[in-house]
Amino acid sequence: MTVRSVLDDISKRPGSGEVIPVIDPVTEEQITEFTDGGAEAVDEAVARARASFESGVWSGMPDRERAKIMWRIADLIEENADELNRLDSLNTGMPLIAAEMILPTCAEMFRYYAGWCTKTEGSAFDVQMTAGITGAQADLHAYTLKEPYGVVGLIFPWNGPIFNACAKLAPALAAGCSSVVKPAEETPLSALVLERILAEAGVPEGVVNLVLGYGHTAGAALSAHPGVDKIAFTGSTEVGKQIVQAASGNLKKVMLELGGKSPVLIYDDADMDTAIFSAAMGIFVHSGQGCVCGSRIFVQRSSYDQVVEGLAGIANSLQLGGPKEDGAVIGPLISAKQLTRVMGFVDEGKRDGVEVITGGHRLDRRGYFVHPTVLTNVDRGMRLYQQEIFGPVVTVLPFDDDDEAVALANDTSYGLAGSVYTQNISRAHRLAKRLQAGTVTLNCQLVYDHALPFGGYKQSGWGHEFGREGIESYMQTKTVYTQL
Ligand code: TXE
Repeated sequence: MTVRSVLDDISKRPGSGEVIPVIDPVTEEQITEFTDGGAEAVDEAVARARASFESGVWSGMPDRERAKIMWRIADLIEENADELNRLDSLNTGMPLIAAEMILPTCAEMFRYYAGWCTKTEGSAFDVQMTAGITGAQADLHAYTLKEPYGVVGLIFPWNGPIFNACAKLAPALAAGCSSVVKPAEETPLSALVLERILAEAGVPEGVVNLVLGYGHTAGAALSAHPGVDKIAFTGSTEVGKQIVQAASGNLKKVMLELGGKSPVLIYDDADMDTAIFSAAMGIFVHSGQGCVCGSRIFVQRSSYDQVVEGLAGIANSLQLGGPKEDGAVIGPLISAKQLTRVMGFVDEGKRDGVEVITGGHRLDRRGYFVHPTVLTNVDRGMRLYQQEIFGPVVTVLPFDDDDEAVALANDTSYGLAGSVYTQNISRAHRLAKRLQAGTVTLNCQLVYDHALPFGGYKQSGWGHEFGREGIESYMQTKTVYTQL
């Protein structure tokens, strides 16, 4: 499969809804189009997933055999790396080197979860107590079983198309679930290659079913579908709430990985060069389109001017451009919609008296590029301070002591991540405990390992991805009692 053939194939996929253009965010030009599968495609996909699950062709396959197929998927991801990277880079505008850095983790995720196929075990108990309604007394043995949920709907966004797909598929497959996969309408391309890889690796037909379409059509139909047992969703908090409502019809389980407004605390005893560089990259990388991006920086007052100046210096030095432009390290925003949204926050802030240290404008060229932006003189009631912007925009405020730093950091409805820069190790760990966030990074940012759980506090999510929790998210627990 070449990039060209993917662009052709997607336009020929059957569908009954609207024709959806796929836009290159660097040129703003259409590169291909596809037809929304809508509710009809979801119905068919759920039926195929259900039939495959009930047949046991995957859920009943010996664990070691499932694991072997997962390893083959990892190998094939690596073998097809070039094409996957070029597709994600074309579709999102991210530099090729960024795609190349992310892809190995996708293959490794499958290897990691292949290991879990043979290790999801229950526990055994000697029962000490019984209500004795049936006359049974304490001569009982009991054990628990971990079983796959069944049919799961996997819905994810555009900010890392192949990564997002693998992050959900690898644990879902390892758990023995069958799935319906709905990528973001902006970035459907690499999913077609993954679909082919799964078949080639030996995942039986019907176990993974790709549906393309909009969120309000295909995504909504999947979330509400009575034949789906669980939805795993990554995206906006707003849509996360809609999914919870849609899921309530059959009380399907829901896992949510939502937005963030992550705080970064920089103390005056930090290794300042590291802190400033990491904090700058922690928001400007990928044009701020990462859920854990540190979009609110707080600096101990005596270092405030130095940090603001340092952040602005880095912001001005980063070369923006498309994958074909030499030296470009930061790509565009994904879409005209996101450009309007990000600039809406910034323009509103300017009207309300925010000080723009640097940036605050889109680039004077084609493509959805926004200059990395540093804002100060921000009022805590402002929309841009409260809401996730999902662009290369950071606010910087000073603080005086730990209590104030923590109060500022936690003053948000989100709770995805938080970071602290200080060389005082005791303070760092004390603050790690006090931050209301699912992930805390000390003297670093944007670090990740799929062996460790990832999830949001507060309105940043429900449940966990990755690690043991990641596979258990796709499994339910059954308790079995036996009268001896
Ligand atoms: O997200 P959506 P969008 C945040 C970020 C960004 C904002 C909007 O703040 O600015 O969301 O981005 C599908 N039922 N994040 O509009 O709409 C949709 O098709 C079921 C943070 O792209 O949440 C896509 O596949 N599904 C986030 C996915 O949900 C629906 C990453 C995400 O789309 C649906 C992305 C519906 N009613 C955006 N409506 C993060 N946590 O990293 C949409 N979808």
